[in-house]
Amino acid sequence: MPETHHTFCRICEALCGLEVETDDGRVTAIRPDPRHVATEGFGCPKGLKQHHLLGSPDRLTEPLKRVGDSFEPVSWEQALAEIGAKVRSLVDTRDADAIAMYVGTAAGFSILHPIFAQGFMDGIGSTSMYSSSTQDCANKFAVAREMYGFALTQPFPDVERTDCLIVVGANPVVSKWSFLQVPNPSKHLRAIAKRGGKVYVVDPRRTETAKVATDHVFIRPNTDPLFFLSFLQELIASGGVDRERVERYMTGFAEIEKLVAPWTPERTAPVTGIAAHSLREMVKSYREADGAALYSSTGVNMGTNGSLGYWLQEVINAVSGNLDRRGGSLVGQGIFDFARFGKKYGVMSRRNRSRVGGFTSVNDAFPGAILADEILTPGERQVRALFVTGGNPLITMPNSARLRDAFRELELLVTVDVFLNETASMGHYVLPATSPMQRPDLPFVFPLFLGMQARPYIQATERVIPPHGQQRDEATIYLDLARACGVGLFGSKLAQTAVETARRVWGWRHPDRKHEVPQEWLMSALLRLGGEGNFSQLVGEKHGRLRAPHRAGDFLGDRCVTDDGKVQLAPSVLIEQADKLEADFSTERDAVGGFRLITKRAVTTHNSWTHNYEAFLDGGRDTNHVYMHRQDAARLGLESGQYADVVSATAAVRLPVRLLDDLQPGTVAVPHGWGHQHARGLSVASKTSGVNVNILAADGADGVERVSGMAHLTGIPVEIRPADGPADTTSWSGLPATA
Ligand SMILES: Nc1nc2c(c(=O)[nH]1)N[C@H]1C(S)=C(S)[C@@H](COP(=O)(O)OP(=O)(O)OC[C@H]3O[C@@H](n4cnc5c(=O)[nH]c(N)nc54)[C@H](O)[C@@H]3O)O[C@H]1N2
Ligand SMILES: Nc1nc2c(c(=O)[nH]1)N[C@H]1C(S)=C(S)[C@@H](COP(=O)(O)OP(=O)(O)OC[C@H]3O[C@@H](n4cnc5c(=O)[nH]c(N)nc54)[C@H](O)[C@@H]3O)O[C@H]1N2
Ligand code: SF4
Ligand SMILES: [Mo]
Repeated sequence: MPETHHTFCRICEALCGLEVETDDGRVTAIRPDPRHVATEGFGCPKGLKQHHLLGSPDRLTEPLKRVGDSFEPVSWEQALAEIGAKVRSLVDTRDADAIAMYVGTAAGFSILHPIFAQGFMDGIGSTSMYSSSTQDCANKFAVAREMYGFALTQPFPDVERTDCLIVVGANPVVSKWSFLQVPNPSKHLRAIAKRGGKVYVVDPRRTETAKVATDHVFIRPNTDPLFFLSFLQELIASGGVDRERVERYMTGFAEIEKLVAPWTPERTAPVTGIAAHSLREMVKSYREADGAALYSSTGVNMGTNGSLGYWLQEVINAVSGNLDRRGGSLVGQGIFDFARFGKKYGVMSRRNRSRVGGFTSVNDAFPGAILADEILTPGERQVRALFVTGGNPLITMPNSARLRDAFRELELLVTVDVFLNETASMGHYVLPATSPMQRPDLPFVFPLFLGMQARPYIQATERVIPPHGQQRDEATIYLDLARACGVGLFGSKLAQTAVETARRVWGWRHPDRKHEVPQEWLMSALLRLGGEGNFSQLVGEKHGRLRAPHRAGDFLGDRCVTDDGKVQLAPSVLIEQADKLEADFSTERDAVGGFRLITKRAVTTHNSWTHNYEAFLDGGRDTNHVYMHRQDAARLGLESGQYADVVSATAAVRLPVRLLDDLQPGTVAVPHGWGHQHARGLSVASKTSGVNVNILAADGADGVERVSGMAHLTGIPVEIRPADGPADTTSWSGLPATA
């Protein structure tokens, strides 16, 4: 019977409110919800077509086991029992840390998935956790832990009220914003300009966001920390520091003054490519605005100095008086004080060291870029088994070719996914998960627990369609895996028994869902903790429930959870790390004139997993390209459509050239998330001819940012060579297999 449901999208951070039509357990149409309290009828092609993507015949519907060279369906009982036995034998004969887990982006978009996955790993007693955050944002967590006392204290620009927004290395018009929920970014950015404010975009490409901004400033890739240093130097020199506020709420300013003094705009200009007068004008706009904020994202995070860059940005927002100020940058409030709770109970605050490279964990996770070494290096705690949950590391992590070799050595590789993706294709067991429309949910941790939203609201959704075949939600999968491995969730037999008992009670009331963890009850408990009533009440408010608007002025001196309650402007790990700035400056100066490789996202792609739908590939979108400026192409004798080899210190890939004059000359861009030719379970994507750009990025301890463990995925030095032979579209790199 046809029905209409109200729910919200859980593909990206915009969490758009949706109206969904279903019939006979299938989604038949998706529209944006025009009456949604915050997203107000916004949506994008990926979200509105997700039923085609996720309703594909390729969707996993039963657990699979590798037998010889193929995958065969097995029962849940068999899969769980065999995985459990293998895990127990590895723990007994080796070490709990021999069992690793990689938590991918999709896991973050379900409230219970990461909690249960962590509970499972804690149960086993393993600390070998990895996540996609060392590909996109671990620098922000590492810096916040030092400056604000809690990794998830993440200030964000007050986009609804700011008069000057400076966006560095982010493209919210395409990516829909990160570390902040802003539905309809173009509209919000245009509104700033309309009220007489300024929007600067600092980016090596004149992006879709730059085109709606008031000003675009080109920057040479990987030089953002130098830009921030000069920004801060100029801010201080021009009297833009709110000394009273600094004195009262912050410590370490003297060290900052000393650090930035030599970095005048004139000194950095030849390296960043930002003329001193442009930089001064930007600082002037920032100072004179009635509320201003600097915001940066993956373009800065994925450089070689993501932690230094983000730290300097936060220092600028803080010392200028814009932190915790209306129109400046705000620290949101979720349904409860997560920072205080997290600090008190030590949530995600381990500081253990990795075996390889001695990296300190960030949010309890180690750098993904050392995972191959952790698998390949013999010794105690050597990784022998890997669970991959909602991610596709083989495509998205650095030096994927080496990672592939490492994965071949694993005794057990289990993926929990909606598809048999490239990583799963190498695995031993593939466990079929429900997709967002098939599970009840709350907004994920940033909006719900931290209020990281332009307009605060909460929402709950029932599942819109039931699981098909043997698909199960991840909370249930990890509860049952814990039992199969003979452990309790979070190492607590009591927690395990409590959830299992609740499931039994739930099963009496919902016989059709009796194997499931009572997700709705658990989410009710979370909501009650925050005084927000229960789950079904919130579901009843189908267009979302607005919460109190952000109040600036309640973070500093109150909700900052550092030991002395003050913002730490000069944490010692960052001051020490800053010692390398001079050397890096010289390196960058010497590199001027060479090519740098950057990233580029498209509205119809989402990292590695939205190429399995024909409509998203139409019109020449069935491959990625190397984008270059016409001048650069001409210099190399290349034309649009010709092939070129992109060569880094690690590897080479071969791609067709596309001219893009929005790029700063000297910069080339290659979209990531391609290279599906060997995916076993993606019938559409496996026929595309794109290549995996991440085989160009370095891995290993030397390739990793020291403070946060971030991989280096943008601003990579490369050479471009016109390719003589035709591309081999079946090889991972696009190069003939012998190359
Ligand atoms: N060169 C370069 N590399 C990059 C980036 C870049 O800009 N340039 N960006 C990086 C970024 S920002 C990130 S976050 C990482 C992403 O890294 P990953 O998280 O490893 O990659 P995704 O492609 O997002 O993988 C998501 C997986 O989750 C599955 N999935 C979707 N929905 C569900 C669900 O409901 N449940 C489960 N269990 N699975 C589901 C999908 O099928 C897919 O296999 O990659 C990074 N890599
Ligand atoms: N359509 C779509 N939306 C997505 C995703 C997707 O894959 N596709 N992925 C989602 C995920 S997981 C994330 S984390 C977010 C990421 O969201 P964003 O962080 O906004 O990521 P991008 O859109 O890649 O924007 C990064 C920008 O940095 C620029 N850049 C590259 N190198 C440098 C540099 O060295 N310095 C400076 N200043 N700029 C640089 C690039 O040109 C680009 O414009 O997007 C999310 N939304
Ligand atoms: S922008 Fe698109 S993918 Fe992101 S939440 Fe909205 S509809 Fe979903
Ligand atoms: Mo990401």
